Amino acid sequence: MQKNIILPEIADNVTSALIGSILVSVGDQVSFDQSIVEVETDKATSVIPSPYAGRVVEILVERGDELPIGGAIAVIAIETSVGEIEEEQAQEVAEVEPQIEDKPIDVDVVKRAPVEASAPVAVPSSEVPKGNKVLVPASPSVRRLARELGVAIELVEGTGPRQRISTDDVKKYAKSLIQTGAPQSGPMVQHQPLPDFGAWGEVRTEAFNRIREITAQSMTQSWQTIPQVTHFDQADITDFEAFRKKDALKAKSPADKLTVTAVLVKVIALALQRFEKFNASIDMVNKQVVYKSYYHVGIAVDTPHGLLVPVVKDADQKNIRTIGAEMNELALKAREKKITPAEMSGGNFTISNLGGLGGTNFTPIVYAPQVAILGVSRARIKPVLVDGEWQPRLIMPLSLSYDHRLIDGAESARFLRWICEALENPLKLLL
Ligand code: CAO
Repeated sequence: MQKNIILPEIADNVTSALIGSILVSVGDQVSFDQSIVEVETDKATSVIPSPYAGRVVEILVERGDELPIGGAIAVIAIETSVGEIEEEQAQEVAEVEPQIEDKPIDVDVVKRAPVEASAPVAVPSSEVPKGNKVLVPASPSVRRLARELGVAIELVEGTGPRQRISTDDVKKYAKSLIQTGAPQSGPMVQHQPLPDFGAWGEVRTEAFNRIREITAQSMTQSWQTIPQVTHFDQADITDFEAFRKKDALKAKSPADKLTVTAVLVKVIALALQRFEKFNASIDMVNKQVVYKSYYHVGIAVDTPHGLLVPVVKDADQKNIRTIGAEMNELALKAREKKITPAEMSGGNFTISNLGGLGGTNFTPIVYAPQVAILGVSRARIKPVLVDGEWQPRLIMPLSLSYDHRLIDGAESARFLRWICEALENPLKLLL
């Protein structure tokens, strides 16, 4: 039997997507959930998996095509022995196009000349997104349920294949909001209407983009559900900065330079190994703490379209130069809107370094379900009394916001002091 693989609903209000790399060829044998094609929307790049196992009979799109949701991507001759999960999956996808036929349906494809600047990112199959925070994999009925319950589907953790969100996931998330007394995001949050600012002068309105919408929701949720405290300290980075500057002279390209943030990522990963609570999440529903044995560090990146937080995975196992190169690549991808949801998921702790821009101190907001975030402000030369003598030293202000339900004040002071001492005396890291 032949089936069309159609473009499923990708996210709310997304009506079409641009076809990127096509990852299969006619005649290929594909397995259930194998990546078929990359697609790009104005929000992010995603990979569409096959809802069936079978042989590709025809590919109906080309790179650069704009395909409406529900449009056919390819025709597949499916195996009769599709498993239970495949059937379930196929049914979910079929909901997008109820009149799905056994032969190709006509596709309203808008042909576009390939434009390099907006070309979708080539994601090697080894890096195929598994998590999805911006473009969420969920069937229309699941989305409908989330809308009805007033749940922001982007915040729901999917437990299905490729983190697909099921009705149970949505119900569980909604239940947890009720049990923890968290404010429901999305439509159930009661916002007061604004006054008519036009009465006092000229105004201009601009609709939220998706990043702003998600940021607004997650910040509100974090602020309203996490009793957070910010603890301040400062590190004397005179010696570390002298080393960094000297090392920069040897760098073959700007990308090889050690950056402040890359060093911080490494120091944080090692600190998280020693202070396991800071690498944990608090589960109020089941009244337990989830300790993680991996050390993934998120970095707040300022982009023209809003704040994005790519994640350096397993930072404890990487050297600082590798972290720096990876971080530069992730920050570039984030700024060019080429970052994938998988590259932004799984973080245990976040660093927000505003030092390149200025400021003396700030209080970052914990990025739930993480329990702490480090704010870094601009290092400045300050007079410091060393062995009874005033010396000009380079001092970097650090602020640690933490979830006070899990972390006590003394623990935060010890954690941040350890970080300061590691920056002041890197030998400490070897001990
Ligand atoms: N103190 C003093 N100087 C600092 C510094 C600090 N804390 N952090 C960076 N700098 C310096 C760098 O050394 C660099 O100078 P040189 O070229 O002489 O080396 C310059 O400032 C620019 O650095 P950068 O910001 O590009 O540094 P980075 O690579 O370490 O940081 C990144 C990368 C992604 C963290 C940064 O580009 C960025 O986006 N920061 C903003 C994060 C943000 O928006 N946070 C707020 C989130 S909450 O709304």
